[in-house]
Amino acid sequence: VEASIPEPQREAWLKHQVDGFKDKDGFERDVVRHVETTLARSMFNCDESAAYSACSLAFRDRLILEWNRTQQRQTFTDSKRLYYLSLEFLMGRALDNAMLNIGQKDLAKAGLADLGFRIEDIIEQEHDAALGNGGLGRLAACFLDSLASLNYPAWGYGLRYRYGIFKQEIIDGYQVEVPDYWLDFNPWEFPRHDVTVDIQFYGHVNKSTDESGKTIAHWEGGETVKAVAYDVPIPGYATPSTNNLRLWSSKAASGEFDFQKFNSGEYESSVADQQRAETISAVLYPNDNLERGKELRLKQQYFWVAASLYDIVRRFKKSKRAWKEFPDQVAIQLNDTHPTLAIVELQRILVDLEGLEWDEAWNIVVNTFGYTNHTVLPEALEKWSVGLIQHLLPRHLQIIYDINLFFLQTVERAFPGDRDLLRRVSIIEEGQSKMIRMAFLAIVGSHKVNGVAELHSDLIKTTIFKDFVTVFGPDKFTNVTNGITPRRWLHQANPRLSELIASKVGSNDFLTDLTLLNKIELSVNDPAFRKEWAEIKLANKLRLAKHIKASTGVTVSPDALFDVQVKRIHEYKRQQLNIFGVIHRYLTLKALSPEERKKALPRVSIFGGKAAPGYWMAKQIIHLINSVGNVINNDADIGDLLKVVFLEDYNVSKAEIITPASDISEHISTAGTEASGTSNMKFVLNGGLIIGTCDGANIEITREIGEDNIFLFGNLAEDVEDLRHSHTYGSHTINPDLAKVFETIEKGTFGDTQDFSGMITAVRDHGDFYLVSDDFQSYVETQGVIDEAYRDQEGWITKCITSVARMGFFSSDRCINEYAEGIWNIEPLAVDKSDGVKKGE
Ligand code: AZC
Repeated sequence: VEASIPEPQREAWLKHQVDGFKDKDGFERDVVRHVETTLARSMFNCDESAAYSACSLAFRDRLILEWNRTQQRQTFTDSKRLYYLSLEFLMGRALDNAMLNIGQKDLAKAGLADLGFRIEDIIEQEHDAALGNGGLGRLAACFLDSLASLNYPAWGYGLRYRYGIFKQEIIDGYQVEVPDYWLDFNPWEFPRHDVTVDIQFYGHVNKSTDESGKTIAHWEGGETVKAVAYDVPIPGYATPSTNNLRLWSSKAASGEFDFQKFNSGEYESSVADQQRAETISAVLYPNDNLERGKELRLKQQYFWVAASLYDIVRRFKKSKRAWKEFPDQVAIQLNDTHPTLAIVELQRILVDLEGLEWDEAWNIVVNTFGYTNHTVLPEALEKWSVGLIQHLLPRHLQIIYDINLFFLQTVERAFPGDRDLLRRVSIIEEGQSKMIRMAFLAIVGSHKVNGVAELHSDLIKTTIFKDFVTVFGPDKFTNVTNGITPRRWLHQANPRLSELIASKVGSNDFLTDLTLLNKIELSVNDPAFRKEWAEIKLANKLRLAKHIKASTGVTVSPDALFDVQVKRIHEYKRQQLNIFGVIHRYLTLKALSPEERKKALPRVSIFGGKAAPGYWMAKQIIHLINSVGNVINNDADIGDLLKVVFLEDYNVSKAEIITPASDISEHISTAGTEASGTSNMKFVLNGGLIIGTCDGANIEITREIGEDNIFLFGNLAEDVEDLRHSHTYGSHTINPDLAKVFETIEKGTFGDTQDFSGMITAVRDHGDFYLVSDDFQSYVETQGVIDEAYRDQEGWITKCITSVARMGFFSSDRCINEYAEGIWNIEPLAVDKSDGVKKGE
């Protein structure tokens, strides 16, 4: 690194090299300095928000120094890098994570105390970075943590939305969406006003011929928007490696509004261009597992993909290597199909701008990209109309047609005469309006395609991508089961449990090698260990009970079984099955004599999650949950035996409070619909058990922790199709207990019946696509089994400890290592851990 400084200046530079704070004193000095200079405040008006800002800036200073060193190391070793392209990064808060990963939380705690602040209050000041919808975005965030912690040379690329996912308020039982402006003061980003890329849209294509007779395409005209880079440092745990997340923000290409128009009095139109440009990165689309084909969304995709590729190619070109070495230096992973245009853009760069032959370029492209599929739900599979692409990206449309032509020619050669196969695998879907099937384009343009859990990876091979297995053979398709970072989801969210585990493992090493958790199984019968385990769970439940009281006004007993379902609201995730089950429990309790009732096991049903603003049914589900809670929570017959709460605005920070406090969490999707799920892993890792269907990663969790430690129910994926068929063509009878639940709702027990009729008719009259009725009995019975298991507290604790001990597989570190070896072909960089000042805490 030193060698990078020219000899004559080296001494001066080295002499003045800055370093982050080294001790408590240094930390306090940095905080005070930032309060007084960066924030221009003083001791007398330094409130918690200013203290948060100054503390974050002190940590940011350290991160950026490590970031610099990491980038230099990567440049000098010139090793292959991974670029993770994701339209969503659901990061949550950064300060707590940075303090823990750098290993300075204790120091900061003491320093802040000296300055008059409680660290918990300071951490609470931070606004979540909520640039994602749900599982897909949070997975990307866990991956960044693992990539940095494992010292992989890797960058994330995304969009810097001015508004992340909306803030959810519950008003009179209904969801209300409020914009979430989070950028007022964001100490974690570095604007790079010198790193910009001009992005072109619209226009037309001209062709010319060069001396050799080769045709060259020129994309001309249209409009240009400027992409500005904002860098977010990503600290690894217990390592100096600090990676980069680069988020692009859109600006008018001129940078200014039109002064001529302004001077001539056209005030409004003078700023219109500027506003139109800035709209591109203004807001995250709030749909989870749903695509709506909006032009602005396509603009976002191309804007982000083109800026990122320009950056990647610019970096590669500096190395002066031959183009054919590109895939040896660059791996690009497509997080779902959202960045699929990157395949087309790279081909365009290589052919139109760099003059490579089509085949040579295409080889490079395919060897560079990998594609991860996250869903088999048809409504989530992206398709863009040919007309829209033609309008916005005329040259890209031509390239897509050529990619498709050459692909179909190879298929035709291998399967001569199979016209229907050609039709089925074509990237262009023929029909009323022609559509581009983005998943097909991603498959054709990548060297590996992976699903996110075993069942899901099998399903994509046998259903949606079946024909591509025929065409390419099975080796192109692989599985990488999802994982979660134990740093945030155990160490940060549940510090006492993490500490207890460390006392048994002998060190914090399980945070970097999660398989070491298995050592705690030796202590499963140790009374002191079990006692502390139970105390920690109770303390976590108390904390959540306080949060519930503060946010809903409902008092819940921490002695009750906490039953949690928090995730995006979706029919396939079946929150309706849960709430119907709650109503059934309520009816059962009501039917008991007061004497018998006393013997029932108290439960708190906790729900949380956002509904996409345009998803009517999901909003009705939220309304029903709140309406049911309203009745049950105020029913004197029931008291503490059953409480139902809906926690508003579920997000990463709330998950950090909720996850450690659950006894049972629900992962009850219709079999075959949830690709993996990742909160299932988080709950088990925090000593909660789960009720679930044989779906997604539930299956592998069962394999790891053992069937005795999980409550499975319901029909299997292989039976779903027949059941659906029988609903439509056979006689469809509703489970009698569920019918009673429907009667109760329709009687008006929970208020307005009109509102809830859609949820009922979906099951009763419209074919019950999600098999709510088919699984109802099995679900209710299994909830009964859970009640009995929970009464045996000793048996329960044994299950919890055993499960945690066996969760090592689900670290995102394992997952990233699998990608690195099987798909990206990248190696970690050697780092001298004493070189930096970082040590995990
Ligand atoms: C989600 C899947 O629904 C979830 O099962 C999985 O755990 C997660 O991705 C991470 O792989 N998918 C999405 O959020 N969205 C889309 C478009 O698939």
